[in-house]
Amino acid sequence: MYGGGNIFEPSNHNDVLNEDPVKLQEFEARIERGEKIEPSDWMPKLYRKQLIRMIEQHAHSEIIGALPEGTWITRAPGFKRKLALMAKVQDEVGHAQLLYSAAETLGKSREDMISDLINGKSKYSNIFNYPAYTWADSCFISWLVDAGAIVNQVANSKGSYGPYCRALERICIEESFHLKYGHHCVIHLATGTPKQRQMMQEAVDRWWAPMMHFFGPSDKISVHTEILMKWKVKMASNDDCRQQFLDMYVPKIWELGLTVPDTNLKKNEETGMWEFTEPDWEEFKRVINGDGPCNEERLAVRRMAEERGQWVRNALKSADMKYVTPLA
Ligand code: BYC
Repeated sequence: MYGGGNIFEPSNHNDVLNEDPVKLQEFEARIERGEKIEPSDWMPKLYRKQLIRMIEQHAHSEIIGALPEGTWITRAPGFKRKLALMAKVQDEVGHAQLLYSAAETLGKSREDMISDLINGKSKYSNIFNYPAYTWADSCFISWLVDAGAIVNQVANSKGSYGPYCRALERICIEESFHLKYGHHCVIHLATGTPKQRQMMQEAVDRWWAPMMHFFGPSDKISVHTEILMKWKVKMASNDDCRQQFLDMYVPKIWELGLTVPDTNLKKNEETGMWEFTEPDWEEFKRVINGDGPCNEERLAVRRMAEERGQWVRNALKSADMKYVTPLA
């Protein structure tokens, strides 16, 4: 079954039943052969709708994700860290631009996407609704949130929709620099003074639960995974990505002498799977639906940016195009 029967609202997958069966079969055969679907190709309405939803949410996550780290630019410890963090934050905003462009190829305008974001209609990643109290919080984001994002994006860059895959490929290359920067920052704190180590440990303690939520609800209750995996938009399930993240990063966290705030976390050597305390999906649901510690603040900043940038957009719209010299 596509969706239904859990704490998340199921979306209407009946759309697929109304498609031309021959076209649907050809479309699915192309996906099966590993071909890329391009914007002008025929696609089921549900494929278009799901892609817009997912790419738009991803774009919003990048632009909102720039905020908790962005507030640390002025307070980054030292000139080199300041430069690197500034470049990283600029990259994240650039990722949003790439992703908004990819979503636009499916027929939703950027204005509508931004309007849905600032009016609270669209979702964005849960994790950016938590506060970055200390420099160590910013280091956690740069290393481990980026690491989680890479796990998801590397998988999905091999997916079926051409514009999204090409955007993801470029994003992953930039994210791999962020990961190195973030790891370096965390190593510095974890191997520093007792105060620095404590600050880093407290950041891990604060961010662990939102990090487990970041990969989405477990496969048992995920609404969209089945159809998205069938159509190769998602190339790994939420649980696959969470397991891969734990496998790659928990040993690195332990190596630094840091601990993870889950006494049940351990790798089952027989199954090769990580076991952990079931994340609190009610908290996750509250946060993604607008009731997290920073949701209001994050959207207020985006609203302010939108209002303050309005004159630029007005000026561009009313610019007399005869003054623009065409390229030869
Ligand atoms: N946060 O059926 P499910 C970055 C929603 S930014 C919020 O499993 P799906 C960075 C989901 O939308 C990169 N909402 O959904 C930036 C659905 O609600 P709706 C962030 C979530 O789509 C700056 C409902 O829960 N990465 O790294 O199959 C600085 C049911 O879920 C979340 C991406 O955006 C969540 N975590 O799978 C530093 C990746 N999870 O829409 C770093 C792109 C689930 O029905 N997105 N929901 O109302 C995806 O890969 C997939 O959409 C997800 C969820 C794996 C997130």
